Amino acid sequence: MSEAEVVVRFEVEGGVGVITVDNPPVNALGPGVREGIIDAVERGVADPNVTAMVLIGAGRSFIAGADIRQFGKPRPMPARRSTDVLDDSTKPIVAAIHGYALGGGLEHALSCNYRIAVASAKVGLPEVLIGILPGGGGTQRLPRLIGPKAAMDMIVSGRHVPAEEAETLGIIDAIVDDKDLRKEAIRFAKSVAAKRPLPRVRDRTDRIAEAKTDPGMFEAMRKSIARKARNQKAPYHCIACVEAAATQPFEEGLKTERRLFSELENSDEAKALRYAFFAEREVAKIPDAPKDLKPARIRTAAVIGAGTMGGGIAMSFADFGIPVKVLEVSREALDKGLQRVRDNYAISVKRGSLAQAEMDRRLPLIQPVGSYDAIADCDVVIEAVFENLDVKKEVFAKLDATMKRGAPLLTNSSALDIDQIAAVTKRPQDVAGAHFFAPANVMKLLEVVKGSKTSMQTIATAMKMGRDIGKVSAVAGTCDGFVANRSRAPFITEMMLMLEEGALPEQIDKVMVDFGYPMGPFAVNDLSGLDVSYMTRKRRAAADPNYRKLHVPDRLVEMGRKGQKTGAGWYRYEKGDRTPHPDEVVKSVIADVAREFGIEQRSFTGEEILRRLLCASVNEACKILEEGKACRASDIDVMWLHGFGFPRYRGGLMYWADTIGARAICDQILSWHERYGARWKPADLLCEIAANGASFREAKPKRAL
Ligand code: T1G
Repeated sequence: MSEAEVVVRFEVEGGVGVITVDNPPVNALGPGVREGIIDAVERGVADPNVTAMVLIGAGRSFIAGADIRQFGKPRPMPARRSTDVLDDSTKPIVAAIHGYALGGGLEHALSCNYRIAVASAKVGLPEVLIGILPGGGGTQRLPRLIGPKAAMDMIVSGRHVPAEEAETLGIIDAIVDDKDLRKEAIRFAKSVAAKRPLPRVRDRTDRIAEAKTDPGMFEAMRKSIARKARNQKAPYHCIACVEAAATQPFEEGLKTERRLFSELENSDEAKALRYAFFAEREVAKIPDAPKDLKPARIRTAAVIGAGTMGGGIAMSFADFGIPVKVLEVSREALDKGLQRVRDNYAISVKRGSLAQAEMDRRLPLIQPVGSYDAIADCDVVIEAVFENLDVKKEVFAKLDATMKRGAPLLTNSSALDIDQIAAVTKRPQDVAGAHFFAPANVMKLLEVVKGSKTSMQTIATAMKMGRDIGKVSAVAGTCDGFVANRSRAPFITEMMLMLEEGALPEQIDKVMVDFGYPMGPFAVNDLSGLDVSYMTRKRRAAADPNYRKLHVPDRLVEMGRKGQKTGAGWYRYEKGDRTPHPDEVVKSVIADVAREFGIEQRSFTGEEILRRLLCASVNEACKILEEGKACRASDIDVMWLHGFGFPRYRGGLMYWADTIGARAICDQILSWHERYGARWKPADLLCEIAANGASFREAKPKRAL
């Protein structure tokens, strides 16, 4: 049987030729699929018994797009484009959509004469999210179907559009019963079999005419994306293609699309974004997990502590329809916590990012309770109390005595030893970390931290729980700071120490914003509060006489400059305004410290600042892998993308390091080791990668988790 027949089937039923794409798991347009569709259409056109055709996906979805794994590799394409063959059919073809019709999948549907979908289906052209653009005619057909403005919104955002909205826009002709899509599609095909002329999206001229009444829409879109699309080409090429649809004949527009697509396929941003896409799928996989490992289903949750983190965690469950009980010892603390949740939702409603009806649906799911008994039957519990080991031990002893058998007992601690917490329970196998990042209802990263006795079942359940509440779950081993914060700690140290040598907060922030971060690290520190890490530094200085104090931030905190919340930190803030203003006071504190400690002052280039911060973290990431505290280097990249706002189009920390090269990074670290001493001692694994000419992003842990 040829490959085309295996991934695409053609059967005639009641005079309707049914073309079924069957290429698990998501019916990507991999090898043989396009050819199979072409063969099937040609068979249907040639068969006198066939009056109409249906294009449908087997399994859980329509067609999810081109096979991303094939990009950047030579890939044979059929002589004729399958979308053109669909377009040129002399018999009507109905695209029947369930699951997803994305990218090339939607482009194939747009080349059909009709499109129907079940209500739960989603459609989209998400190519921009992997640094390219719809290269199968989508930038030319979609504007003709729904108008250039709506098309540009979909193509430049890459968002998935639910079927109902797609019908309103005009992408979907009818939403049908989801009990038997194939049957509904055959029925629909029969109903249009005799209709002529055949409706072809490419022939439509009514909607595209909107560009004539609003020719400024393209420049307006360019301006509106300027900040988010910094340093990237794909979003702007998408706009150029839609503009071509509005200004060029169809075939010319296709040529423009192909030309701009070819400029992007192997661009640095496309390669990095493809890497990020697959790294996010890898991170969900637990190495060496038993094949039959089945995570428990979380239907109800409990959170201990209604503080900022506890409230945010509770919102994360309610946002996904999971009832969650919030336990606080005092009624006052409970009321205050619930009020903060209500205020957070109200702000989203006011901003227009959340419908009032959604807020009204979510709030009742968050139930305040005052006793441990009230949470005994919950499927999972997450502790989010004060970051103090003794307090946490007390809570876990109560949870151990209260929670039903097998319920994961999770701590939101950001650094404390999971094993010490587990030791106070009789079920250490159920204890793990579930480290959310502030604000917990916004940040997507969830670090699932494995103690030495944590079971794989608990890890798998916590990982799935994270995905079920919209998080990107990543496994970490227990150590100080786990993986994400531990790998970022040297970045923070170096940025503070560079101040003593003559750099300024605003200079460092500009370098990192120009690199692609949404905010500079000092501005972020002003947001989170300079006092948050102050106590940790004091604790470490007391415990370790060799601990290198960070004099500048310590003094700012001692002066009461804690950041935005006190109106001044690294920057000065005008009342009611969050715009950071460089402050002479900070300069003078820096100058005092440099003078008191006799630190030689010098100027820094942007590149040196960037490498000083990131190389410090690359070195730590290699130590983390040496100790087996992360499952793979690309997991660390996923943590940096979703925990720290690392620019996605640069792939991640380890991916960036590979763009510099292991040898160059190792030599740089060796020179800083000579200049600054022990903290810059290169990790053995880093030297090994450099010596072998290997890559950081493919580095494997030296030990199992
Ligand atoms: N190509 C190759 N593999 C893919 C794939 C794709 N397009 N989409 C998913 N997979 C794999 C994925 O790596 C994972 O593999 C498994 O399928 C399940 O995916 C010409 C040029 C469809 C919303 O960008 O957004 O068309 O880990 O875990 O959570 O103009 O997958 O099991 O080995 O994500 O249910 C445009 C990308 C391509 C869609 C399903 N299309 N995919 O989410 O499952 S470019 C996309 C997704 C293009 C044309 C252009 C999601 C999903 P493994 P999953 P999911």
